[in-house]
Amino acid sequence: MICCIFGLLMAANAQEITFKYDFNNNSFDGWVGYDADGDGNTWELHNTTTSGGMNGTYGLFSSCYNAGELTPENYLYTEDAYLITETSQLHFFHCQSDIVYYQENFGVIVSENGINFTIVWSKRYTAPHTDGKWGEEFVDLSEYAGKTMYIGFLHYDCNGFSANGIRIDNVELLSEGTSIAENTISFEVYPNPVENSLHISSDVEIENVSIVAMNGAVVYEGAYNKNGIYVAELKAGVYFVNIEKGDETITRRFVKK
Ligand SMILES: [Ca+2]
Ligand SMILES: [Ca+2]
Repeated sequence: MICCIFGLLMAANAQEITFKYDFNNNSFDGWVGYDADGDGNTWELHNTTTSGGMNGTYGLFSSCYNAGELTPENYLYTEDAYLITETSQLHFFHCQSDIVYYQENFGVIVSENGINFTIVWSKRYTAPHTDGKWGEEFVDLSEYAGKTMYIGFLHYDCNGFSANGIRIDNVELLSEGTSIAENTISFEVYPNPVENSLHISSDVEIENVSIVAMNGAVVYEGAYNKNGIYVAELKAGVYFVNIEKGDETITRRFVKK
């Protein structure tokens, strides 16, 4: 019994998604770009195998080369400011666009006023990611807890002599105890992380359930029964469970071991 109570508490305290962008609709909705170096090259949305997002989808791309070497200082940040908590993390994936010219440098930026940005984290590639592999980051934003911040990326301090462009995809702000939408349905998934069978606890009867992978692929869709959803064959990683009740859709995040 102690085990079960603990399990439910863990689920209740899981990180929730404040925002999530996979850019698969080829849209910058919710984001603002700024070409600080003024060369006319800034963040774009690409879906090619070399400069696109994960698994052939659209993703963010900022170039170091365009018919000549560039020295980018390209900003991209959220249109809205978000409340940061002690548990807030920016989660995203990144990859170079060229395996030879790979020496990208980029950072995560935050700002209280949307004008003056601070680099809270940065990365300089010392090796390229191999084919099909992307780097994954969870950047801790707890230093700004209690503040409302614009959040984004800066591609800077690198050039077209040794770099070609940086790709970023599947960007989400995670914060414990906050969620995208106000909703009236209590809904948790457990265990989390899960190995074989994913269960849902809710105070209402659940109709349809879907499970979506980080790349946007729907890996399960159907009715929910009390035996749980068989997830043993899913690849290890982060997934989202959506339940529908009337015209509400509610999302929870879980990790497959
Ligand atoms: Ca994408
Ligand atoms: Ca530029």
